[in-house]
Amino acid sequence: MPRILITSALPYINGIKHLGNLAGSMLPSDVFARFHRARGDEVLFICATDEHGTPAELAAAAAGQDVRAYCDEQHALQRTVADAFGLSFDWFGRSSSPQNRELTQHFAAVLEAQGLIEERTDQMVYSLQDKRFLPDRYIEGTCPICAYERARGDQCDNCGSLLDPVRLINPRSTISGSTELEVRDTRHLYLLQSKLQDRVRAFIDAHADWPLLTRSIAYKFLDEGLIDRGITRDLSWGVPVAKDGVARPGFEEKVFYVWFDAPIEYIAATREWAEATGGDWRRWWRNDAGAEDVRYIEVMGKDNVAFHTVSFPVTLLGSEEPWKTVDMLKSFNWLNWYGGKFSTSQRRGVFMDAALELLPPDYWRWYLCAQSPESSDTAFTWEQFQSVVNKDLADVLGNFVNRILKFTDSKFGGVSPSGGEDGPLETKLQETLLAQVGLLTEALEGLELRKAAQALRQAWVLGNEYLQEAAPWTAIKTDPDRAAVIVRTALGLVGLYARLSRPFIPFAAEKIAASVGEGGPLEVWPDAAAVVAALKGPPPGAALSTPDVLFRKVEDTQIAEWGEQFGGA
Ligand code: B3M
Ligand code: ZN
Repeated sequence: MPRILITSALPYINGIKHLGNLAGSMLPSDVFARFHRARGDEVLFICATDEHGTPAELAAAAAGQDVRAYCDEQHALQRTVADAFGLSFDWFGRSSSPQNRELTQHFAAVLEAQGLIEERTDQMVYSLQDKRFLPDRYIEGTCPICAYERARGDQCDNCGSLLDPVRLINPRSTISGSTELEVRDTRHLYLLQSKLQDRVRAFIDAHADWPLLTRSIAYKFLDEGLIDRGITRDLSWGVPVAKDGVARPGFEEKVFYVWFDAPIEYIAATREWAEATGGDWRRWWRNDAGAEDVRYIEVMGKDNVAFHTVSFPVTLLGSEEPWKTVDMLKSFNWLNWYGGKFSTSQRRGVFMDAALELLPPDYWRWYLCAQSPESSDTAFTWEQFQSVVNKDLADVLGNFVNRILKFTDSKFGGVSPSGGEDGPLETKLQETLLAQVGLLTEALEGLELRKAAQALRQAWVLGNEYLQEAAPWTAIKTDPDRAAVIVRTALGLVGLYARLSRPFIPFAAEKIAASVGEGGPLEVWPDAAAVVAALKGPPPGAALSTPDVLFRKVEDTQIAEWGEQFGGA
């Protein structure tokens, strides 16, 4: 049985995530995980909150809370909304776990033993007013490469370059706005990524099947030449810089950089899962324990790609230990909020909790899959959202399901009718549907989310077209056996749609399945034989139930109101 490890980029702890975060990692990884489970693969789907670093400290301070208590609370909130969205993580861990502390310290130790870590005296920016060293992203200034005026200390969002804060021109603190900054000496550990340049390039070269977006980002950094990265920070909230429980001299007040420990949490979260469930984490992560056979898929937004194509591989490969590395790195562009960006810190856009107060999760899930920012950035607008969910969910899928179930109810007393034989229309439907399910399956295997959503939608369309052509409402008057065949076929489609749709819209899929009595097979992805069998429909005499309206249309008045409430352009 194939084993599939899937990790979603770890949502940062500072508050409930927005739809952009959902669209770029958590949702697509969930669709892929659900698909692979349905295929009968052994799946381990891991996510966690990314809890360390200054933003967490500052958010906790702003909330008047101790940072650990703040993280406890925020983790619980994120878990609640993740559940409500149907994100089917096998484990939703925490990077502040003891497991991650231990593993992070372990990696630092082995990397040092491999000669890949050295202590350097660094010049870091200290803010007199804030009384703290300013982490990279709390310094803003002009990008030395492209002259963008609001480049952050760690990265320029305009040209994408990874930066070092002391290279910024005209720097200022984004915490206080103060320009009273001075550069102070401080000791830090550096990971000598430059030494692994060739290894990392070979690693990327070996993955020619990765999406262009992923590869182009990786090669950009490789071509610029890997830089040695400071992996410690002057902070108190994080993994202590210690070995065997003893703080490293001179590093008592420092912790590992959040981007050093966060990817390690993929492994640590698997250990958390193993300890909680009795599972075996080594089978998934250690090549000397069978992980070689695992297919490991990482899913993330493009801003996280550099850390996963360069930094994390350096950690794993540099350790010279037999760690599993990623087989497929699936990255997404940005979902924008109208012309601008969603922003957690500025609360711009729709956040996961607010979204669920407006509409059930499947509306959002469907929209974010169908309009996935896969090959380019995509802008959310209320109008487009309304149009996509109304057309696809209400007019195409919902309408089909309701129409045939109501018809069965009124003409056949709500039971699957007997009589009749398949005719040419059924043969044609079978052919086109088989092709369509093939496309859908292929797209999901290839992690092509938009293509998959399109293929699924097209499969729903086939049902409507079939019904339109076969016209059971006419047949019933002259040829009840013919009407019976059409109804059974259409009911078979309903059950099939439940299965095919489940990775995307799991809640509606359950309801649809229940209406045609499809409890069990819902879990199973249909192969060609199963598609053919499904089209025979429920056995004659099987009782059916008409679900309430599956998808209510989003009204103009609603989007007008939400536009007001959430602000747009
Ligand atoms: N937490 C995403 C972010 O906050 C970051 C992902 C970590 S994945 C190991 O930008
Ligand atoms: Zn720039």
